[in-house]
Amino acid sequence: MATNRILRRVAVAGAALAAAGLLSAPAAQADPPAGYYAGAEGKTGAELKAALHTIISSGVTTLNYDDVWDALKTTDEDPANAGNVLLLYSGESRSKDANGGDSGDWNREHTWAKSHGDFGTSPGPGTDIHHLRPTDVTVNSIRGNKDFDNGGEPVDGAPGNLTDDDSFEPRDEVKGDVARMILYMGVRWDGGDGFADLEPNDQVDNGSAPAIGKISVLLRWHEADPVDTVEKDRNDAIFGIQKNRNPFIDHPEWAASVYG
Ligand SMILES: [Ca+2]
Ligand SMILES: [Ca+2]
Ligand SMILES: [Ca+2]
Repeated sequence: MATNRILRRVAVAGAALAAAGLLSAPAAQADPPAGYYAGAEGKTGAELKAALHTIISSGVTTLNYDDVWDALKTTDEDPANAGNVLLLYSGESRSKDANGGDSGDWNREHTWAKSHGDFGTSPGPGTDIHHLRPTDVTVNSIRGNKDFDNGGEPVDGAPGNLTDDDSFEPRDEVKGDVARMILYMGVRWDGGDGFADLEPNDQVDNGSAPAIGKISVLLRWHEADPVDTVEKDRNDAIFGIQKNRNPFIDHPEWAASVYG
């Protein structure tokens, strides 16, 4: 009992220090482990891309589509409310339990639309949680399988997002996040394991081709919305589950070298 009381006092003191900005909460698994990117050192362009592909395809734990629900409840947990996840496009905080297919639920958005390369939801690109995000069911269906580009009309239920017939523009706060997920997918999925070689290109209306655009716009979004703590923490959380990392979150400067 005495020990519990002391621990409680330590916790209260810690909370007070944190509130005063004197103590930051320890991250679960901050930054890549030493040597993770050793194979990429000194490389540029296609050589860098190939090295990164090898690194992020090694030792991966491949989830099945059902596992993704639980994974997202961890990777996308609202830092301010452990009972909720944050929705990608709308930015809303919604109960983890409201996952499903009905209006008002959240579901599993494939940021790299799964029809682009027709990879479905079998274990592989369709269950790669680096690009799977909780989104409102209705907003997810409005985004559909559109490519990414600037412009359009406001999206109902997701302020700041725009869409037109052939493209979707996410709100400013997640433009870079979306870009870095796409950049990751192009490096991670290179035609192995029976799946198409996914590559971003510079057009919209890609249909079922294993491509998504527009890379020129995505690279601008990558610059305009730099990596923040929430995105870094998500990368760390994914590393704990799926055992690979998004190199463009750890090393934003590699985007121009690989895709420039
Ligand atoms: Ca458009
Ligand atoms: Ca962001
Ligand atoms: Ca590729």
